[in-house]
Amino acid sequence: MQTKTVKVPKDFMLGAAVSAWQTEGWDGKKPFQDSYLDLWYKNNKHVWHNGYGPAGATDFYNRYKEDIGYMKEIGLTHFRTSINWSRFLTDYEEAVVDEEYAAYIDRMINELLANGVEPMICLEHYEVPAVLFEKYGGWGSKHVLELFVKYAEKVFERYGDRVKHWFTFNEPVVVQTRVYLDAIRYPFEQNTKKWMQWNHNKVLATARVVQLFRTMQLKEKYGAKIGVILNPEVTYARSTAKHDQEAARMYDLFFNRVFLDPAIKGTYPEELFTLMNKHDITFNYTEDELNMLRENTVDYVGLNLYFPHRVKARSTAWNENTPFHPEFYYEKFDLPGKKMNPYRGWEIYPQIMYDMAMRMKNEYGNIEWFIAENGMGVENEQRFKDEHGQIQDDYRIEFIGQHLDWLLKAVQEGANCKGYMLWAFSDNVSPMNAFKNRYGLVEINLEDNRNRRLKKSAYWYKDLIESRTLVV
Ligand code: BGP
Repeated sequence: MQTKTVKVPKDFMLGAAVSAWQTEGWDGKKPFQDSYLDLWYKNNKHVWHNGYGPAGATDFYNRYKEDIGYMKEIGLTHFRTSINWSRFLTDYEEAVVDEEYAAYIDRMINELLANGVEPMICLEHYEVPAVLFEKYGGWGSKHVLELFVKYAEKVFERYGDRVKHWFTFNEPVVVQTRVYLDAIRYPFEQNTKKWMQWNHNKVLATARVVQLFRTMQLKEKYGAKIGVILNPEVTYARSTAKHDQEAARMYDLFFNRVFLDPAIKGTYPEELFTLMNKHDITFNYTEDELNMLRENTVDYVGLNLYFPHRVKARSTAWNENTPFHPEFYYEKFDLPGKKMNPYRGWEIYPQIMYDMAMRMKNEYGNIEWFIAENGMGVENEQRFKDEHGQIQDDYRIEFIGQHLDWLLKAVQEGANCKGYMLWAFSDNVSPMNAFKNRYGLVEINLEDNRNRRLKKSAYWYKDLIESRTLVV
């Protein structure tokens, strides 16, 4: 088989990601307050995998030193995680810090820095406090937005002097899409208008926190940057026919541009307002809020890219008696012969990296960005252990290699992409299916005291980072 080698630019960040809720677990002594994800689990028992859920997670809370040791061994330049808002404060209204949890975050950040790994911290990776969801309707409420800004201020006060990479949200579209658009998660309420309101409130919250960040002068004082992590689904139309192209354009407008445009350009697409009015789903907003967006765009963005999204024009008319859903404008399209990840069910199409990179260059003023997540989930990965007990994940090596290859091609062609964070550093709890799909460079052996072991891909990634040469 022919191989090629590609040089990785010197300062290109090569790291890995997880999130707080997906790894921390419980201290064992101290009952933390729930986040919305805990509600999600308590009310959707079927998503637990063999009884394993977030309660123990990967026990990162207690084992972060051991894990950071592995990060150092692999040579990760950056480690991306979140602070769990629901745990960080004991009182959300007054922003009273939980000193025990805050001290853990402090130790964890210091340990990363001491080991030469730069922390990247996200303020919310789906971890909106459960009580704020129950009491105010979560992100549907502007009061919750105010509480988020107070929370952000406390976090910046504590760690702003050491963390250079900050993000408001991870994939801000996801929770409300499952909860209000598709009504497949607690409290199972279809309500497209609420979905739009959550979208807007999160967009606005990013601008508000960017404003706070600038007022606190974290860039001037410490060289820090602030952004948001989005999951634009690279959308392909079935054909070049006008009606299919239009379907893809509408999908992109409702799910991608609604976040990309205000974060980077400071405005929503004009057409969004026309469509919201037409379908009676206009979010509640003021002119002051729109000005806030204009004046507080992000420094950079992280993009989570896993698979392509394929759509076609509707073959049947939308049933007008059902509530409006963006699917009014498109249907999902199943590409015949597409390459599938046989172990997870997602399509594999590495060219998404290049296509998205070129879009950032051509449509978004070449703003600085990086891949904040990309990776391959595999069910029942134990079956790939060799006789010495190490997981031989050649499929993951191939997956990462091909995606990086397309990404680096875009970089050579002038895309302003600054790095790649693999999902995930270690196996972890998925909000969708607990520990069923494994993504890690590091195996978490649930049957054996959550012991860690580097998979074959970890050594491959280590070589890549050391040599700065990709061999595919
Ligand atoms: C992303 C999330 C991550 C992670 C990943 C893998 O969308 O930001 O938190 O879970 O997807 O997906 P899954 O866990 O559903 O396989």
